[in-house]
Amino acid sequence: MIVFITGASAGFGAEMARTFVNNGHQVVISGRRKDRLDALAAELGDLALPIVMDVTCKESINEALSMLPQSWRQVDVLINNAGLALGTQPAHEAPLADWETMIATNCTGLVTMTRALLPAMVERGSGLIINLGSVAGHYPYPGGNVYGATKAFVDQFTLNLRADLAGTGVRATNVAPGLCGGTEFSNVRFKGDDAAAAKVYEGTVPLTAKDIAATVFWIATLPPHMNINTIEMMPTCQGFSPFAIKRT
Ligand code: NDP
Ligand code: 8X3
Repeated sequence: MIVFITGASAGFGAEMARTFVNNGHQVVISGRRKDRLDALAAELGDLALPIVMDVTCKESINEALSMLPQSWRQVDVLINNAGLALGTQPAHEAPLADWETMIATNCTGLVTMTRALLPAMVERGSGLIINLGSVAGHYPYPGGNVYGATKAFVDQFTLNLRADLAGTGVRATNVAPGLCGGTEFSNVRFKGDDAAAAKVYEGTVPLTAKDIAATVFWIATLPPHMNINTIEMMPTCQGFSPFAIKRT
């Protein structure tokens, strides 16, 4: 298989790249940080192809795709993994620029990549789009405002892809993890405040990038007649809170 992963320079994406390459598949590893991609490519060898690409920029996406060598062009699996949360402030205090960055990355970037690679999949009658959603798109929490909304978008976009793609042989899946440690997600969310990021996982046994990579690999290697629409996963230590009621 040829697998194209966005956001492979860290976290889930890097671990997915290891998993697919270790199982003999070709993997395009993309992201903005060239040094990280080069280091991962050096680790993984010829089955990994590093491509610098910013999903928030249509020109960058088009340039990256046009640079793919002939033998890497027939992408079987697109993993729209690049994404981020910024901040946990309430809606009336959160910087608008953070909201715009999350929407540009988690929504616009994801649909741009999908629209670019989907027609060839439909033409071939096979292919798989795996989108990284989140439990934040299924349940509200304070400070989750636009991040959660972008992931709800990912959820519904994936289901609507299924509606359009039924009968084409092309599959689509939304993977929605909960608390997952060992990635840069919280360091990015807390804008480099690594102490605040570490606190998120204190006293927990969170999911790991390896857990997500194993799940994604399982989905990608299912027989072609099976489509996982949405898969939600949490660490065993995570659960739900009751509704908050502010009493006077
Ligand atoms: P990381 O921060 O570790 O990795 C994010 C990746 O996205 C990096 O490789 C980063 O690369 C890339 N990225 C960010 N912005 C862009 C951009 N504009 N263009 C291209 N690549 C970009 O996070 P995770 O691995 O934890 O998260 C991966 C995905 O999973 C995200 O979509 C996240 O929302 C989702 N998720 C994470 C959970 C968690 O708890 N960790 C739980 C549920 C969902 P670079 O900076 O080099 O561009
Ligand atoms: C990441 C999970 O709960 O931090 O999408 O929003 S959460």
